[in-house]
Parts: sequence; structure tokens; C-alpha cells
Amino acid sequence: MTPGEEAGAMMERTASRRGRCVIVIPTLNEASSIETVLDGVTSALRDQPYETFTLVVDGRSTDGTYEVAKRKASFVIRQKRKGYGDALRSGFLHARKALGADLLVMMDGDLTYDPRDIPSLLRPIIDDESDMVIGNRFLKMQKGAMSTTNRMGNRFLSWIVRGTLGTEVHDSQCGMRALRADLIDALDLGTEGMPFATELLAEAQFAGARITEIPISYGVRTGRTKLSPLRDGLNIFGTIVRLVRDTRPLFFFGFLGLVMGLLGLYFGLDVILEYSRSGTVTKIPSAILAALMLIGSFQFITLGLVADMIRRLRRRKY
Ligand SMILES: Nc1nc2c(ncn2[C@@H]2O[C@H](COP(=O)(O)OP(=O)(O)OP(=O)(O)O)[C@@H](O)[C@H]2O)c(=O)[nH]1
Ligand SMILES: [Mg+2]
Repeated sequence: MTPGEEAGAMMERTASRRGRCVIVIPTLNEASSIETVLDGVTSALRDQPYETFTLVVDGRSTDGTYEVAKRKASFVIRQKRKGYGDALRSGFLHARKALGADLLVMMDGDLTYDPRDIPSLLRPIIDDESDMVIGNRFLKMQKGAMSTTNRMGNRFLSWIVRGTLGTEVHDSQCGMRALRADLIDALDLGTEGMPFATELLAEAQFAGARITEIPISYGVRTGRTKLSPLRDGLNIFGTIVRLVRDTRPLFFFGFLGLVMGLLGLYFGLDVILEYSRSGTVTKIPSAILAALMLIGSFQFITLGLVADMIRRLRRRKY
């Protein structure tokens, strides 16, 4: 190979290693912060070894966010439907299909996340050690950035997610993440609202993606929140239950079957003891209840096995 050819090959290798990164930012009335966020992203990623673009997905803001984003962002799209989840899903698809993204980053437009954390989020993906990197806000959180109720709710949801979905993530609701763009193709994302963060995590875990977390900063919000802690908290909890049912059906239905089976044994034991002592059964209601519980338990376990088989057959491995 001549020195010229060698240099050409090296440039090609470098170019293919660079990749294209799209930072997707959903906004709904964030005019007071979006400009600073976009400037922050641009300056934080100036010297990174990948091409960087910002994509604002605006949800029909009425405070001029769209106009600011039009001026400052690389790309802006108007969201057709409603919701945080819908905005991110549309943004990811647009970034992947229309903009040819290799790497995706999601973050809020409210100045809570620090764009200087983006390179650290991308590093494990670029080094091929991870497919999705999730921020953990609890280690570097600014005072007052999250109310005590929100913090407790977040910790509780993360604990449930770890226990039920089996992901080793301690801030399951964190909205700052980086992921390989082709991971999106293997995920079945449909949640429109705030539970999107949980769905993305569960789907990635189910697809067999390598997921890691790193500490990131989290500051006090600029502008008004779009979060309704009770409504969104309950929605997220409902989503977790649905995701456990869909992604770990044997665990879900098996658990219900086990509880019912134990109740059946509890009611039935008395009846069996009475029968073995006297040869008769007088506690008819207990006997009927125990029989129903045991039949129900058997049905739940069978349902779990069938659902598990269906889920395995439909699994799109990443
Ligand atoms: N496009 C779009 N963006 C949304 C929608 N709802 C929220 N957002 C944006 O999504 C990001 C996250 O919403 P936030 O209100 O910050 O919710 P949060 O981060 O859970 O809570 P706080 O930061 O404490 O208010 C922000 O940039 C919002 O502007 C929506 O329906 N459509
Ligand atoms: Mg926020």
C-alpha cells in the first residue's frame, strides 16, 4: 500500500469511527431555557470525535420555544400528537431514518441536565462496552432540584424496576440517556407520556442490550414543570406492571399463581386435617374456596407458561 493509499484508508477508518450523533430534546413551553440548552450542547460537543446535531421536538409550544429552536437548533420538528414519550419516539425515528444517526442522546430542554455530561454518556457506547447509558442523578443532585416526594417516588420506582425487570439501574426515570441508534429498531415503544423512560429501559433490557449507568449532574429547573407527580407516578407504576406482565409473564403470572396457591393451601389445610381426623368434611365453604383458589393458581401458572412461550417466539434480539 502506498503512503497515499494508507492515508486514504486511515481517513476512511476515522470517518467510519466518527459517527453521527443526534441530541433529541423534547420541549413544551421552554422558551426561557431552550436557547441556553442548545448553546450548551454546541459548546460541550465542539471537540468530540463525532458529528453532532441537535433535534428539538416541539409539542406545540405557545411561548415562542419553536421560533427560538428554529434559529438555534440544527433541526426542529413539530410533534403531531401529544406527550413526552411520543415526542421522544418521533425524535428518535426522525434522527435514525431521516438524519442517519448512529448515536442518540435524549435530554430535557429545561436546563436541569448539563450538556457537559454528554461525552461521558457516549463514551461506553463508542468504546463498544454498552448499548444504552443512563444518567444517575442521585449522586450529584443540586439542592432543591427534586422535591422530597419526587425523590422518594423515583427511588421507589427504580427499586421496583430493579426487582421486577432485573435492570441494575438506580434512577430509572432519568431523562438523560445515550443509546446506539440501531437499538431503536429492536424496541417496541408505544407509551405517549412520562412512562416512556421506563418503557425504553424495559424494552432495551428485554432485547438483550447492554445497559450501564453513570453519575450525572441535575440542577433546578427553569420554567414551569410539565410533570404531575401523582398522575405521572401512578401512570409509571401502571406501566411497570404492564411491562412486567409483557416482558416477564412467567414471573408475573407465576407470582399470582403462587399467591393463590398458598391461599388455597391455607384454606384447604384445615379441611384436609379435619378429613384425616374424622373422615368427614364439615367446613364446606373452606373446601370450595380452597378448590377454587387451587384451580385459579393452576390456571395462572399455565397462562404464565403459555405467555412466556409467545413472548420468547416474538422476541427481537438486539
Ligand atoms: N414535545 C413535548 N415535550 C414535552 C411534553 N411534555 C413535556 N415535554 C418536555 O419534556 C421535558 C421533560 O419534561 P419536564 O416537565 O421537565 O418533566 P421532568 O423532567 O420529569 O420534571 P421537572 O424537570 O421536575 O419539571 C421538558 O423539556 C419538557 O418541555 C410534550 O407533551 N411534548
Ligand atoms: Mg425536566
